[in-house]
Amino acid sequence: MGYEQLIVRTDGAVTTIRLNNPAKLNALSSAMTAELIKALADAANDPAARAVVLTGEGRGFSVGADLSELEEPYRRGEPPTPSRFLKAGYNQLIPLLVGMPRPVIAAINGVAAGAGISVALACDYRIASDGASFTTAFVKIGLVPDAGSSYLLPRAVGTAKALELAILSDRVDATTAHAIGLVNRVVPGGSLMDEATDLARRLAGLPTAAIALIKRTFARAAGMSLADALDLEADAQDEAAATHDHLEGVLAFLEKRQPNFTGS
Ligand code: T3D
Repeated sequence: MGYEQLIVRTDGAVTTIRLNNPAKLNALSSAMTAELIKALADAANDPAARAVVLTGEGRGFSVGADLSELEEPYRRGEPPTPSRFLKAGYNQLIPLLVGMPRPVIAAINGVAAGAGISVALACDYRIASDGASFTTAFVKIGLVPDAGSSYLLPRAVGTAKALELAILSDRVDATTAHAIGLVNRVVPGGSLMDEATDLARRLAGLPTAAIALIKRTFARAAGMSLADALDLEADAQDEAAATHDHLEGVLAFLEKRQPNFTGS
């Protein structure tokens, strides 16, 4: 499918999705959100796609909701109903990202704001360019964090820091973002995509089915008692042990050779 606000490229087992509305710093219009949902669903259903990189074109990663879409209805005096927009858009997109049965890397090339931060948080790894910056932004327009930020941000940086980021909404640079745990790594802007692609290739060579199970188990265990988490792990281990890659990993170890994981 051709996209209007995304550039999607596949190179071997790595799919790169680039948000592509640089004039608006890749604000998440309804159209871009729908396209992103489609591109991620396609990658999730393609067994050949074993890692995904999500990035932005130009100097922005994404600045969250496209506020220009609100102009007409607000000037007409229409009562706002963001919940409708959220349920049709981000509330589909964020679970899809979190639940992707593939590792997803956010290559944060520039400013991330509002739901743009939420999207980055829903990815499994965040590599930021040294020129990237972050502002939760919601409060600056009298809104609350959405697109999963109320759940994902405290889990990434702790409740106290998350509240500070959400309420004051100061713009933090990449070094600070790394220090507080908002991103995994900071790299020079010029090498961001090389670093992200190298990591994606490495991840694509790992046992993809086990990675999907790790993601699922962590997500579910977060709300469980230890006893329930132990049961969950035991069931997940049965699933993992039934894969080709488990057998291959054990045989490769015993035969003192490198494993050839297929993702199945
Ligand atoms: O009802 C609902 O939709 C609820 C959903 C809410 C989800 C949310 O994400 S709410 C938060 C929405 N995002 C924001 O409020 C961020 C707004 N943007 C900014 O505060 C600043 O742009 C930044 C601090 C992020 C970056 O500043 P700077 O100085 O680097 O760039 P800039 O000059 O402000 O922006 C460059 C262009 O992008 C500019 O367009 P122009 O003037 O060159 O034609 C600007 O209008 C446009 N832009 C930036 N953010 C958005 C946007 N256009 C549409 N929507 C945006 N969010």
